[in-house]
Amino acid sequence: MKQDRTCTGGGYKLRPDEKLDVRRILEDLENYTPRRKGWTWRKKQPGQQAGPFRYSETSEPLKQSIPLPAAKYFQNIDPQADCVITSEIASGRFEDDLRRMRMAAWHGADHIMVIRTTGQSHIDGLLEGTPEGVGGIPITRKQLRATRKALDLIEEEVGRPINFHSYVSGVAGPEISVLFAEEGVNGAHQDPQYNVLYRNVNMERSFVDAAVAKKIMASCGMLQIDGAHNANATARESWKVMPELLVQHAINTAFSEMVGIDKENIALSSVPPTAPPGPALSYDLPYAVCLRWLFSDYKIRAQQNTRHIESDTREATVTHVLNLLVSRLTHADVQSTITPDEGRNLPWHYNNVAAVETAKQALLGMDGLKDMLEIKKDGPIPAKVRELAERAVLFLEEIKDEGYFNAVAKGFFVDSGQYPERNGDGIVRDPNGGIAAGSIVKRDEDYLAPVCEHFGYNNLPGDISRPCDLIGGCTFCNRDKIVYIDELDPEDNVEKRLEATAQQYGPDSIRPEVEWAQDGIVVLTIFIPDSEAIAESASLEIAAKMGLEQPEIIHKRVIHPSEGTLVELKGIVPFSLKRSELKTPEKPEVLSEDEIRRAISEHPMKVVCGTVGEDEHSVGMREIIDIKHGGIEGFGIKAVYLGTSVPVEKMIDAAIEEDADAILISTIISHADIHRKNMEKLSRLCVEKGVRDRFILVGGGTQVTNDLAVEAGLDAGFGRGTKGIQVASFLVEKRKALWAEGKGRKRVLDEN
Ligand code: Z97
Repeated sequence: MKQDRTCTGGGYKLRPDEKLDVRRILEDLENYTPRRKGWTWRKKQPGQQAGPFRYSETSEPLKQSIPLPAAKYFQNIDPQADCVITSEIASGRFEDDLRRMRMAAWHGADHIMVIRTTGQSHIDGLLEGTPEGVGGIPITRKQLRATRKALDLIEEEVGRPINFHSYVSGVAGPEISVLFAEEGVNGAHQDPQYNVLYRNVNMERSFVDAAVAKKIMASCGMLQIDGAHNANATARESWKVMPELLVQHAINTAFSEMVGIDKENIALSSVPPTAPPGPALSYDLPYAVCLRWLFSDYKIRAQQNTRHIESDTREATVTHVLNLLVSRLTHADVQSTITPDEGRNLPWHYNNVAAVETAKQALLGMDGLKDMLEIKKDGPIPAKVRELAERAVLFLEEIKDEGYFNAVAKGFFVDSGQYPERNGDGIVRDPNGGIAAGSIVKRDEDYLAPVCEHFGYNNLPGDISRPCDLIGGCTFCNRDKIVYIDELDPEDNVEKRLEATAQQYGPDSIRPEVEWAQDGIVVLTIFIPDSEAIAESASLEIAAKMGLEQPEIIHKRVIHPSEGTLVELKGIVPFSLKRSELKTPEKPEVLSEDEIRRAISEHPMKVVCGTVGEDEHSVGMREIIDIKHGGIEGFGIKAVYLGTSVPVEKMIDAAIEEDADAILISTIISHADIHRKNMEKLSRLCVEKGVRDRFILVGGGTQVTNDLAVEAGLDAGFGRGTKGIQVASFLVEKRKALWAEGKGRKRVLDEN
């Protein structure tokens, strides 16, 4: 883990060893100004050297981060891929999400998408305060400001800008976009087709609102992402929707550009349409190639396939990785991540991190792929690319003849046929109906909007330099004009929720959590050697007997119809622990493999080992020695193995003869306390022979503990489950300590 500094912001400092304090974020919020507006890309650093490796598709490293688990084999490097990585965060309580965002950022996310609460797009105005959401977060000024403030601190902590994102949809779209611009939201989904098809907002209203919203988004450099992926997620047979995805991208892209968004800030939400057991790449790759070809001027946001995710996190992860392969082969500017638990619950924080790590791992693993492989210029790919483009162009031409509104009215979109085939089951909307129908009125001739960012006709007087001078500044030019409403609901707000949690559990309490802070939820993995039905009942019964409250099965997988079923189950533990009462034993520091190897190569070490007494067991000692399972010889330590049933005297004589640094004895059979007696004997004989200061003495065996060995006069003892690296680390550290005291058997081979 890279940890090197403390971050400041608004007087509050984030420290790696302290939890983010939501109360400090909420303090003086009404005066908080976001540090910047607009989208930020990663700073690419092709040819970057990280540890032993050179990368071609990476960006500037982070200041503080948690690398992939396997990084420990490679000097703990944590290179960052070249594209922005997204994490979708949505617990329902924004205050909990701030901690999730921090965790995701430490693992490499720099695009945080906050999913809106169910139904917010049907609210005809802005929400205020911090009410609790369902399936997402109610987007309000206070919530946005607090989140942006937390992200400002988090981005300083990790050393990379974090893009904050949510959605501009529904009948309050323009108001939401102004709010986003004021509060420093950096990116948003905005696609009028989304409103029409999935929210049944009136068509005219949706496109007029989109024009206004996009103009505002353009004014502050927000990244705009379209909504084509929703067609894939809704389609009955997703692989047939590919021509339509291209059409939806085309409509939103052209509309956005006409309104004034820079190409640089228009991103296509591209989604690989299929998943295994379908031959996914044979569909997804030509689709991706076609999309990149047709839309080469725009940014690609690679949204992962969510259409086929069920409750199996392993399966979801494999589909995700195949999607990442498509991204590496065809390029992505923003790499979205699916949380692998999306199909079974709202994303949990550790699954957010799992998804971000999947993206990081796969992208780094495939670094430089395009320099090694080329997509074939003949064969199925170009043929399919051409076919898809032709279908999409014909689809668009038909819409052009019909007009978009009529095309929707005729059910052209999300039909289960592949264009030009139509099965008559598309989404049908009435151009004169839908939410807010009839709400668009033509602007009067003297219409005047005294604001700086505005779409369409505006009857401004010719002699003013800034439109908002007419009213002493608009909210974009003068933040004092922003009306900050703290809370509207005296019960449903963040203060009350924080208070309730603090009262219920107190600062000293420790409870597990996954959905909300300290919710007490734990997850059990249970294999029942029986049928699915039996396994289900048995698992619930087991959970009840274990005392778990509200047990719920979140995943089942039949391993064999009669031999067994795997069940994952969540439940709540009905107790809290006290942090102050927990005994946390000090963990012995173990040197890294590289540190041990370096110490041994600088000063070679030799040890004499054997099973002592009348004991024929050799496996334990051999596992500590042998390179195969991480034994000490793997670090360069020379081990002279004397075998089993070795007399203790012989161990010492051999050590003197071999000029060894240490003696390692092992006793497995331990009737009549023999392991202790052997250790005492080793120590006593060494003292008698005058060599106690010369050798490091180590005892091992199933009954041995460090305390016991030290009491018996040895330097250390290792019991069951010991790994070679622990012994090697101890030997290196002990030798150093002895040298400092002028003791030990110093070797000087390297000093010549
Ligand atoms: C993604 N998993 O990564 P409402 N506008 C567009 C959208 O796609 C969405 C909304 C608005 C997805 C994100 C689904 N997308 C989740 C173009 C939602 C949200 O507040 O639910 O109406 O709008 O893109």
